[in-house]
Amino acid sequence: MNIIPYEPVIKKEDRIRLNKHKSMILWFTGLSGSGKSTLASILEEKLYCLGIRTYILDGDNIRTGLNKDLDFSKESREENIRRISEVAKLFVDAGLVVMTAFISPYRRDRYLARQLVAKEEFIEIYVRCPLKVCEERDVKGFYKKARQGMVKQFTGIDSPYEEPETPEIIIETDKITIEESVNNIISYLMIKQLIILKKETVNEYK
Ligand code: ADX
Repeated sequence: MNIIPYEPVIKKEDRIRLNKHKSMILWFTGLSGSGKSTLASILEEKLYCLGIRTYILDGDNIRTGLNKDLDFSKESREENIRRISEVAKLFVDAGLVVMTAFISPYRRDRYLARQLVAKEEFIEIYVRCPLKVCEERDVKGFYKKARQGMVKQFTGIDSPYEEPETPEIIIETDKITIEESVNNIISYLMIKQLIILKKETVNEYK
């Protein structure tokens, strides 16, 4: 390939210094209806209040733009996650905390995403919720349609979901509240010193 990447003057380390926090990928994975987008959204609000620069890449949104050419076949899902992984890597380089909320059903695709960044920059959050509960919630009505055969290759019904084996965080959304879930994630980030609360934001957070 005749390509010579250029070397920018301002680097990730400079942006991290400017932002006063590390950049990373918070990779949410789980069944449709497990609560990935909800969690990412509320977490983002909290991080924003803590002065942390964030961005959410969400399945349903990205599939109307960047990935609108993709369906739900195995190949398309792989390509979906491959593109998202590369975009998320760019966001890490841009100095942000990027949250990805995709079913991302295949272990291999999540592994490949992980390989794109440094070890401490990838935090896999398994949003675990039994299929039965997701199906009862059926927020978008897709499970009903999938059971009726009107939506094909639906994850959990006639398309597989490979559970993470060693995710950094597991959130069981059928057992704890959203508030508790988000606090658990923030606690993890603080314990690992991935985010450090500045004095002026501690009171606000409490
Ligand atoms: S992924 O499997 O490629 O990671 P992604 O997260 O982008 O999926 O999109 C999942 C969302 O698309 C679901 O939350 C649901 O709203 C919608 N959707 C539509 N058809 C399907 C399907 N066959 N399987 C799963 N999700 C579907």
